[in-house]
Amino acid sequence: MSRPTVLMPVRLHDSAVDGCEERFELLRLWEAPDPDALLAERGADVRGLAGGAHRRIDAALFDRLPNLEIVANFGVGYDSIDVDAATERGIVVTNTPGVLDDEVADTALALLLMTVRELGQAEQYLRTGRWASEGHYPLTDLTMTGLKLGILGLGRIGEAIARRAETFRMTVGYHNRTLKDVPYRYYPSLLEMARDVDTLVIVVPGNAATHHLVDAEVLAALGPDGVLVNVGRGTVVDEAALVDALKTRTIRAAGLDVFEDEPNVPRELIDLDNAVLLPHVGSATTPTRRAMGQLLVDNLTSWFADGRALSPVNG
Ligand code: A2R
Repeated sequence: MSRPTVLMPVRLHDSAVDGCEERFELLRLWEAPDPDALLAERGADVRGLAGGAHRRIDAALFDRLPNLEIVANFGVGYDSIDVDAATERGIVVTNTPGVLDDEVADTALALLLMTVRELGQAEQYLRTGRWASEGHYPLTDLTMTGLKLGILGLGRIGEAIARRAETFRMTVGYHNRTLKDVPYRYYPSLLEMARDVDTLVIVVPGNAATHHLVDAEVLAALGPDGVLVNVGRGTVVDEAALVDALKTRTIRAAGLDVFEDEPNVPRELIDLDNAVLLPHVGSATTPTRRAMGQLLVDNLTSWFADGRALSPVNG
């Protein structure tokens, strides 16, 4: 039997590329001299699509792939895929949940430590010679131990963050749409949680329902000693309102791994000394990216073997 044909629009991690090469006929669209011609010539052969790296996958692409059965996404967040358009056409969409929880949770705690203890600024202080010339770096007002932490999105990653927060003797609360059977305080209202906590960590998916969920009102509720950390999606925060809140010290500081228009980070944010900024490295280690690539390939393999996706997001 011939091997199923899988299209990869942009180059993903080697584990995904090599795994697909091994098992399927892989169409490497990013290398095609004329991608449009490749789609015209081979589009009807494509049964699987390996997506990710924020490449938009929508109805316009599906129209060119009439026999597409499955879209396997590299990443747990699948906001770059039009899942409704896929579902309408009977196309299964999968993601890579679970295998990156610890990595992203570590990143969230690192951002929290960096913002609360001003570690990035303190390092710059040393590197620019100020320790030697001016003396000790000023004391920070906040300390990690015992902080009140509110998690927006207590899912797989959120729970991994909560477990870590417990070792810092933090009090953990969360806001989801639904109450969970966990030993943390549930806030049915995000605004109420923001008023009550010291730090708000965002780890909800990016979609229409979460767009700008954290706006000027939520930031004002977080207050002048409040710290915001975002490892979910940039679109969850009204970035202009955040810049304003940081400038006016409506909140104390923010630690961000995700942005509204990646990789473009507003100059105003870069210039602020109370923002710690990372280039979306939440899951960016070789072991975790390998595990994500493996799960992507396993989803495709399982689907073509017996019509069963391992981690579908649409049924
Ligand atoms: O709302 P629920 O009960 O379905 O809880 C989910 C929560 N969530 C929301 N909370 C408030 N308002 C919303 N509109 C809303 N939509 C979803 O976010 C759930 O507890 C959590 C997501 O958890 P998981 O589905 O387990 O996702 P995971 O693997 O933790 O990743 C979260 C996101 C990814 O979608 C990427 O954007 C990023 O982290 O890496």
